[in-house]
Order: sequence, then structure tokens, then C-alpha cells
Amino acid sequence: TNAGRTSLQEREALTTSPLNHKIISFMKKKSSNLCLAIDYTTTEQILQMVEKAGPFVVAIKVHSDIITDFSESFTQQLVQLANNLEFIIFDDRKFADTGNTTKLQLTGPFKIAEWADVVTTHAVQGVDSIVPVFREFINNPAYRLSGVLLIAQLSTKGSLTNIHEYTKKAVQIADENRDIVSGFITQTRISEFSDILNWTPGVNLDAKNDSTGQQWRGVEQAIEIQQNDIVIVGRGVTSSKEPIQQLKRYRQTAWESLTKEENE
Ligand code: 5FU
Repeated sequence: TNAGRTSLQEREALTTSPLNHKIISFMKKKSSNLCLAIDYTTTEQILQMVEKAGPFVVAIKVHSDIITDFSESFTQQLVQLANNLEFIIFDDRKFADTGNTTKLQLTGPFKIAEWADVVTTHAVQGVDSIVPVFREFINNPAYRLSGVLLIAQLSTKGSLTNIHEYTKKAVQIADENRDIVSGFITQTRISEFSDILNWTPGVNLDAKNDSTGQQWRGVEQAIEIQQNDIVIVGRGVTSSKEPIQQLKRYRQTAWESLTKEENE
């Protein structure tokens, strides 16, 4: 059941993050708590999928460093589609280095901070290498970047984030810096602060795992039992022969799970 879940309305009132306000408004408008992970490797494939999927999702997630023909024209088109179709752009870069290196990576050849609304960071490098760096970009209107998602738990088998107090320490970093940490990447709800959104990868309605460490579970488990807010779906949609049909199926299932209590 969804007992104890904070409603979207309550969250909207709680959060001071402009990014989360934008996300929640998209969620309500589109009846969607779905983020599509497009792990295609050419800009043409990606943009074609974004055009079709954009209306049904709150976020499009990419890995900028797997795109073989990455260019500024690609990010310009992506930004235009995001503005028109109302989704946020998420680069799953998983920063994990010194603050200075992270800064260079955010402004380097991919210019991530200029086109991504949100990026992921690991917590392993510690708070001082994370918070001041991202704060500088997020508070600077010259950059599009407006929030960061802290990886508290990975979906992968044997993930070291499950060791000892790792997740607890990561949550502490987020809880104390909620002006920039707008969400977690997590498997289960782990913070008492309801203004931080819980984004969860490792969701597939038809398969349990791949052969390289990924673990999937269904939407009900991810949303109703583990109390996440936004479902990140990749191959369940992108490897399907009928991706948009699948996308609609995921959107509806995830939204029903999220709003179950509210509608009862
Ligand atoms: F942080 C994480 C994680 O713990 N698991 C993930 O799967 C990120 N991911 C990403 O979500 C991963 O890099 C893929 O881009 C996406 C999941 O796609 P899938 O095709 O559903 O496995």
C-alpha cells in the first residue's frame, strides 16, 4: 500500500527546489512519473525516440559519453524538444572525482552544465567534493543545470552501496544540502525528507536481469512497496519492437501505483 506516502500536493508545498517544482508540475500535467532512459548511441536514434516519447515522460535520461556523434547541434535540439514537450533533461554522468575534476567534466567538451537540467553524482568522493562544486553551477543562471541526484543505492547485483553505512552517509549529504540535491537514485525510499524525490532505476515489467549485473523489478514493487516516486525505465521500452506502446504501459502502471492511495 501507499500508506505513509507524501502526496504530490504536499511535496510541492514542501520543496524549495525550482527543479522539483518543475518536475512535479510536469507530473501532474502529464499524469506521469516516468523517466525514459535512452541508451542509444547515435543522436539520430535518440532524437527520434525523444520526439515520440517526450509527451509521456517527465524526464529523458541519456549517457552523453556513449553517444558516438555527440555535438552541440544535438544538445540544442534536445533542449528545444524539452522546452516544447515539457520534460527535463537528465545526463546520468555519475560524477565521482575531486571537485576540481568534476567542475572540468561539467564544462568540458560535452558542456554538460549548459544543457542538462540534472545530473547524477556518486557520494563516495565525500561532501566537500560534491556540494560546493554543484552549488556554483546550479546558482549560476548561465547554466541550465538546476539540481543533482545523489546515488544512494545502485540497482546492480552485489553493489557496494549496500555495504555498512554507505547509504546512510549518502542520505546525510543530501538531507543537509537540499537546495542542490533534488533527488536520490535509490532502490527504496531512504530519507525522511519528502521534498527530495526518489528516482529508481532497475524497473522492467517483463524481465528480471540481464547478463551484466542489472537487476529489475516491477513497478508495484518499486513504487508501492519501496516508496519511490519516479520510475526510470530503459530497455523495457527502448529494446521493444513497439516502444511507444510499452512506454504508455509503463506510464500508466507507474502513475496508477503512485496515485493509488490518493484516489481511493
Ligand atoms: F544509478 C543507476 C543504477 O543504479 N542502475 C541503473 O540501471 C543507473 N542506472 C541506469 O538506468 C543505467 O545506466 C541505464 O541507463 C538505466 C537503466 O536501463 P535498463 O535498460 O532499464 O537497465
